[in-house]
Amino acid sequence: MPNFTIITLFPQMFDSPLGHSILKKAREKDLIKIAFVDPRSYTTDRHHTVDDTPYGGGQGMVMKAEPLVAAIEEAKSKALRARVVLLTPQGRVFNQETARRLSKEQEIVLICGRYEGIDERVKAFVDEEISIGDYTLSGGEPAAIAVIDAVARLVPGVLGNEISVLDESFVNGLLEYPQYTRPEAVRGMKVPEVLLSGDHERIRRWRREQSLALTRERRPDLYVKATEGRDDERACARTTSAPVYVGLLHHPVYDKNGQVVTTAVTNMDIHDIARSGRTYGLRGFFVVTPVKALQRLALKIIDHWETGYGSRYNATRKEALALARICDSLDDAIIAIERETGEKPVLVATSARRSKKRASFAALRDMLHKETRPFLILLGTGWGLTEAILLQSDYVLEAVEGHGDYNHLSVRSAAAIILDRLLGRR
Ligand code: JD8
Repeated sequence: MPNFTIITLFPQMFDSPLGHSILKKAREKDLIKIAFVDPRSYTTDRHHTVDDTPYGGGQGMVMKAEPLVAAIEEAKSKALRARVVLLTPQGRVFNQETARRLSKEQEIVLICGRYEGIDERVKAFVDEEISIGDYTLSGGEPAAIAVIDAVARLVPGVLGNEISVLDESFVNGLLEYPQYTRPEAVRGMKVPEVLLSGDHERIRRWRREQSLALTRERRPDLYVKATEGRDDERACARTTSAPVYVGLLHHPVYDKNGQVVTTAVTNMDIHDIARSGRTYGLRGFFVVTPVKALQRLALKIIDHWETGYGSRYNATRKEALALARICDSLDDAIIAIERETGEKPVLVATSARRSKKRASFAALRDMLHKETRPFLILLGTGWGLTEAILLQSDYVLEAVEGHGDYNHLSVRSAAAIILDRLLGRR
């Protein structure tokens, strides 16, 4: 539908971009038409001068008004009702909505400046100014190519597969979900299991979640716009794709002499970690202790808030404590998660000691947003998780560090920091 007339001193710059692939085919099928007008042809002096020094001084040259205005008039003479667009860093930033609007125009004239820009008076002949983004180009030509490409894709018939345009990034206001093609493994990296499942509803949901999570993470501006008034979508994307659990181990842990011991369950740890866990969207919080008397104590703490007097006294605390469960051993927590999610959790230990399996907060955060396997983050009480637990774990999370050598965070403080770094809003 749209015919483009490009006003440029360098029409050859367009040969390759407009002469390949989608745009080449679109032109061959006459779905878009492209013409050129060279302002140099509208110069009247012997040297065909198109630029001159700026009034008021300063470096560089400015494109003269008269050849450009004559070129615009020439372009408009071939078509009534042409939309005249100037590519300039001062323009409104181009986006999919602008592309959509332009794709409905009959005639579009694109003015490409060079040098330090154009004589301001040319703007009297311009309908709108567009920039393709906040970076400096040497001229308007690359911007014109971007605009033509984005607009042409929206012209019916230009894309072989009509629906592909509906599925795309920005068309629904979100970033594209991750794509994979054969083979199933590349350098040890597998295709997410869900994409091989053949379960189209599950695949659709997974893609939607990936799109939302990625957009939320990378482009909060787009995310807010795309999910406006859709609390369900926001809630679903607020959590990770992977179900995340925390295990607070009271055994086996070290004491200050490096002996393996069992520590006491504390009221404050259970409360505070449960509330942090609820805040950051944990699926569950396991209090691990083999000591029956301590299990009963933990249960009493949880029950008081879940069903006892406390549940009426403080409903929000009840909501948090509902995450807490008590178990005998790490293995029991693993079995419980496997029962709940259908998969064994990826074990992530936390420790101040060094380890070859170190994962940074950023790397783990990324995994939690990409993976669908459950993750169990292990926190040690006392003087920390034992070597045996680190060996059993898949990753050892980067240590939480302050400045200097004083490092004595309580486990519940460390838990809050870790949860925020892995699951907090960014
Ligand atoms: C037109 C001349 C270069 C502009 C000095 C050297 C668009 N998103 C965009 N970035 N840059 C442009 C653009 C740059 C242009 C011209 C468009 C004409 N230049 C000049 C002023 C500062 N440089 C653009 N659309």
